[in-house]
Amino acid sequence: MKTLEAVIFDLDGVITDTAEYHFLAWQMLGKDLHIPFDREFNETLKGVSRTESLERILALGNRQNDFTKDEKEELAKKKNDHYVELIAHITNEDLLPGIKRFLTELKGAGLKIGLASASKNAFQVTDRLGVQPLFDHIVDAATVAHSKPDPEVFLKAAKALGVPPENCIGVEDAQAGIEAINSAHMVAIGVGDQDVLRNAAYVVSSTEQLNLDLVKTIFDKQKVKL
Ligand code: B16
Ligand code: MG
Repeated sequence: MKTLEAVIFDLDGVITDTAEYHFLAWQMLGKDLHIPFDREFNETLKGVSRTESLERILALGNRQNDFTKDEKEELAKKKNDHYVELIAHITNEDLLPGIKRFLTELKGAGLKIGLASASKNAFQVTDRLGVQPLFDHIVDAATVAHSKPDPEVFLKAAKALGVPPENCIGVEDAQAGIEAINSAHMVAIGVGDQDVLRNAAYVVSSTEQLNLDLVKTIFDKQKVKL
């Protein structure tokens, strides 16, 4: 019998709007490299690791063979330096609407809470947001070998929480993240655009809409389908 025991969150674009800062930081690097890109292309970078994102941007500009491994590392560092500057002033006011209430509600109901972010800055960001103590486990992205859409990061979170994947809900703003949750055999809830996140079991347009009753209902409906 499947029972909802844990909710595993993505960070950027779900807990806080750092997805926008990643976009701005990559755009700055793209400008230096003369590889302009728009928000539509940026959708393909969401949830994807720093190294893989750089490869995708270089491929977009047909420049994937223009740099050595060391030079690529330097470019990725440059993007991260831009990003770290942008997140330096984050406070608890940068939590997305309703997130603090939702996390507290889940905790009050005895559900486990995990974080499955691809970001190596996740500890710093959750610390600045003041929500780190609400998470029972935060996966260290440095220990994850395969980027989303691979399910590894979600499976690691479930394992650390001691919950079978089929008793977990995953919450994501990225196409790659929804694929990762589905491949992990968890129930996927998307935050964003229904057309972009069409493989999710349910999509909310704002984090404000997330609440315990809703996620329980989605989980129970999905349980019947699976
Ligand atoms: P970093 P998430 C992901 O975080 C972002 O969506 C993605 O844009 C970023 O490239 C990736 O983290 C790596 O982040 O450069 O900070 O290690 O959405 O999985 O929480
Ligand atoms: Mg995200």
